Amino acid sequence: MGRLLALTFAYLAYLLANAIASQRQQHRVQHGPCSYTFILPEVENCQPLKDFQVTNTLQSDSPPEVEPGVSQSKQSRVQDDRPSWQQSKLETLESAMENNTQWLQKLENFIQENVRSGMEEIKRSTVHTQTAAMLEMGTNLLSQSAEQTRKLTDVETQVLNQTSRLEIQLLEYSLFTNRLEKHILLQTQEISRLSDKNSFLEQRLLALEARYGKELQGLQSEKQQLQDLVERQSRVVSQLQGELGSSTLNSTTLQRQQAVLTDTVQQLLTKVSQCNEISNEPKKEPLTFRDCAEVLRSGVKESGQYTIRLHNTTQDVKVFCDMKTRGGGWTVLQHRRNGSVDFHRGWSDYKMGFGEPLGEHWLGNDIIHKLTSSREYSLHIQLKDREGNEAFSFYDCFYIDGEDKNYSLHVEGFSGTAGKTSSLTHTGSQFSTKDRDNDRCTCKCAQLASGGWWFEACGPSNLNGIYYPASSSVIRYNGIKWYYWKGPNLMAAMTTMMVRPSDF
Ligand SMILES: [Ca+2]
Repeated sequence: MGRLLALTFAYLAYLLANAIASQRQQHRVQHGPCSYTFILPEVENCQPLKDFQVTNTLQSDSPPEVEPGVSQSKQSRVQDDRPSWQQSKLETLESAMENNTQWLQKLENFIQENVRSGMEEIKRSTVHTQTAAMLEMGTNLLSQSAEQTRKLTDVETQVLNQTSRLEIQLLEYSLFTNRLEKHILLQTQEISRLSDKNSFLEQRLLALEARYGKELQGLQSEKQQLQDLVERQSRVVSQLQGELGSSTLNSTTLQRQQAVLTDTVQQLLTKVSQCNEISNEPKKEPLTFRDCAEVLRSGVKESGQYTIRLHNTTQDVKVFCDMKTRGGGWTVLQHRRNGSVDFHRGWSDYKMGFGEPLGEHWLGNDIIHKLTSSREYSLHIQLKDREGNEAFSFYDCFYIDGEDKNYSLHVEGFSGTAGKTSSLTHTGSQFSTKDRDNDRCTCKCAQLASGGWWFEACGPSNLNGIYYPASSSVIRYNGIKWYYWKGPNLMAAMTTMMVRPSDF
């Protein structure tokens, strides 16, 4: 403010000096909203004196002092020469200057008052503006603070709600955990109780295993002993059978020798007759017979051993021909009458045949197959028990397959007196021996029932079982069997299986 005032005064002094130095009468000063116009006194036509000097002693009323050195005489002459208009002019000028000076003082005062009041006004308005700005800022700050406070309150409320929910959930979890712990505790107790029970049962099981294991071992050893005993007894029985067979073999041998002698005699007689015929008749081709029916047709009426040639082969086979039974012409496949021949044999023996046609024998599966497949044959089975009772079973059609089909059985048209039902197994049954199991039993029928036969499982018949010499009440499973005539135990005195052409 002081600087502003100083500047104002300096400017005024400058204006004053210019006003004095120049001829201008007016000057305008703009200060803020106010403008000031200065009208200076008129000094034109005022020709200063040559010796007029402007001094600071403008308001002085006294005349200028006399310079030293100027003589008193000179002064008195000047005073005498001074015109009166100059004095009046000077006085006018002095009074104008005095007025101007006063006016300037008033102006200065006025300006000072105006400036002061303006400054105060400015100061007040500035203060007012600043206060208003401060108030507005304060209001803004308050409103912002209130807004922030409200937001903070909302956030706090949300946090409190969230915290409450979390606390509730925590409480629920805590309760749930407690329940689970109780449940787990109960389950643990139950498991412990079951474990105790299990260990007790295991101990009991071990004790029982130990006890029954000993008993089982004892039973197994007893079973083994019994098996050994059975085997020993079977061997003894076989030995006895062998001895029996050998004892009966002697008589059989005699009979066979007799039969051979008879055969030889017959052959000699035949040769003699042939020699006679040769001497009397032209030579003929040697006769061959495909079976005993043809032998019979050739005129031979006596039962006995003959040689036949299988159809379409060069194989000669010795067979026994039955020329008596039901018209004769039967080719015998199997014959038993005394147990002199062992029928408990393997596959190859049954394949090739064994025994002699004049005694007990099996003709052989290959020969039976070739014979019965060459034309249609009927099968006759003749049986006789120990009491001399005879019976037969008859089949209109009979043949067996080759070895590739295990000599499967084919029979049709059953009739006869040895049971109302056929004791032969049905068509399709395969042949089994002790070393070739083709039956339909999980066991091995040929080993249990002995011999070779068309076992089923194991079937109602077996004419190749063991020949027991004497009648007995003991049921022998491995004996000769024709179930639907004599039940499981035949005790046969004789069996014969023989074939003849169906159209005989
Ligand atoms: Ca079997």
